[in-house]
Amino acid sequence: PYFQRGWVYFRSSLYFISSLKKPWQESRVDCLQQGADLVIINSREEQDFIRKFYGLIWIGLTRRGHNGTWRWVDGTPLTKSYWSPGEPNEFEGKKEDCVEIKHHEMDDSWNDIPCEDQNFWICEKMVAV
Ligand code: 2F8
Ligand code: CA
Repeated sequence: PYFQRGWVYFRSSLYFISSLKKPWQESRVDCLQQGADLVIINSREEQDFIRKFYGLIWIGLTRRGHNGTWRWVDGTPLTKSYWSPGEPNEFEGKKEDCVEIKHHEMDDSWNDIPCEDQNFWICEKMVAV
């Protein structure tokens, strides 16, 4: 592996955990400016690793601009998902098109919420091997 200040290494990727809160799109722009993107969760191991960071955290999953279908920021469709019980639910008819990690203590912890809400975020970049 290799190391970079402010980034955490896990299974061939580096992860950056924000100390600010921003809306989903602005969080994504921060990642892109750092040569990364919002985190894409591909396995139970990665889900467990990510959810253990305390706080409400944006992940790189949205249905905004995709006719209501969930897409990862790299354009791939959602195959494995880790929704909290009852989610996604567009709570009280609100448009909830972006996804946060909500319960760090629960295996399944994703929640759909409005993209304009402010959360922490996690960026991911693959490490060239
Ligand atoms: O109970 C689940 C529900 O909790 C909140 O609404 C009260 C969430 N909304 C926000 O955090 C804005 C819902 O997305 C969530 O489904
Ligand atoms: Ca919800």
